[in-house]
Amino acid sequence: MSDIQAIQIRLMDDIAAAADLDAIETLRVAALGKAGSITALLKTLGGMTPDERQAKGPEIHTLRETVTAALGARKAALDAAALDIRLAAEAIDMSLPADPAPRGSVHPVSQVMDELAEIFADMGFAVATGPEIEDDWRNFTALNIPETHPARAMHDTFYFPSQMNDADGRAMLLRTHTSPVQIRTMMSQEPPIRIIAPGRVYRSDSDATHTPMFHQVEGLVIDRGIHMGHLKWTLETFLKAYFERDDIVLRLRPSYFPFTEPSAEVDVGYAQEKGRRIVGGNGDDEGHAWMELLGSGMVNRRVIANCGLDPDEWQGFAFGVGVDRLAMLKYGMDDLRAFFDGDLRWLSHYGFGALSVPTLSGGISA
Ligand code: 2NL
Repeated sequence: MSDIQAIQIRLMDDIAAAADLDAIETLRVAALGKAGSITALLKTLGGMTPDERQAKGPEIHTLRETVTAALGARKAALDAAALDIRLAAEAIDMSLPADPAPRGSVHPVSQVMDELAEIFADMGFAVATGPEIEDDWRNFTALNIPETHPARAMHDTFYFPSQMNDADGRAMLLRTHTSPVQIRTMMSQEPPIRIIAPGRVYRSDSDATHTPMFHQVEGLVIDRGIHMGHLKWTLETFLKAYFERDDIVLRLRPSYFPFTEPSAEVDVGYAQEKGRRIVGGNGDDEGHAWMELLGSGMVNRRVIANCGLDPDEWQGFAFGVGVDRLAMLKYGMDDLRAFFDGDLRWLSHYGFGALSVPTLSGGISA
């Protein structure tokens, strides 16, 4: 074996054993660098006789080309292996489910208010709103509630201190019903009027079935020739759409409110099923009973006059109902206080998706 063959065998073994790019570079410098072993061999060609050069020259050049090629091939293999390792480490598993994005829900009270707006819009009612801080004239006096009425007593109404009376000396309070919204509407708009007024109301009352803040919706129609037939049809149509049943039976009982005359308490027939009240059916039928649901009546002519309208020309009906109770009856909650605790478990159980917008065509609660 010649010297050159021995050098080639050793270099090829070293290249095959090179574990990384640094080792390849060290071998390249040792063989082909300025002071490299193959470079030294090439330098010996100059001092040879023409015959010697003829004999050794091709061997040395072949050695240089073989080693250069082997270094390049080994470097490419190590590069490829390093890339494989990096790709494996940086791989994204596309089959993993995405992190769940936290999503809120629509509170049942908001959902029911949207349902009510949709149902009444179909009957030509607009939604009216107003301030929660009111004066005692709009909350009581205009509604024919005398100074001596129990609803005015301190234990029912949250009053602000008398230093906060308005410019006309009226006492300020948290509205106890949304009626002042209807008073504002009657005083600022020409009849005919068809509105519902949903919103927060406040009474100094707190137990299992009463919270100091709750939600009410009132309805008001003012037009010529309005009578109790319009009232009953409107409530029947509303409740059939809301409870999504045709067998809603109403019972109107004579009652008293200062702001309506005559006044009627509206009961709805229901059945008790698995400890739950299911609205529907005649309350006098087997397995059924009546439940008081709404207050209503023909707007007292003194209220119409208080708002600057002529009660001989304009008549109307009005009603009021608790939104929280409507929600409980339809969606099956049994504790009113949980409505306002803000417990995320309750909210995600009873809440609605932001896109489940109530429409009459799609089923009101779908
Ligand atoms: C109930 C009863 C009712 C009204 C509210 C009303 C409003 C005006 C004029 C006349 Cl501006 N009436 N609202 C009428 C009857 C009953 O609510 O039980 N509420 C919880």
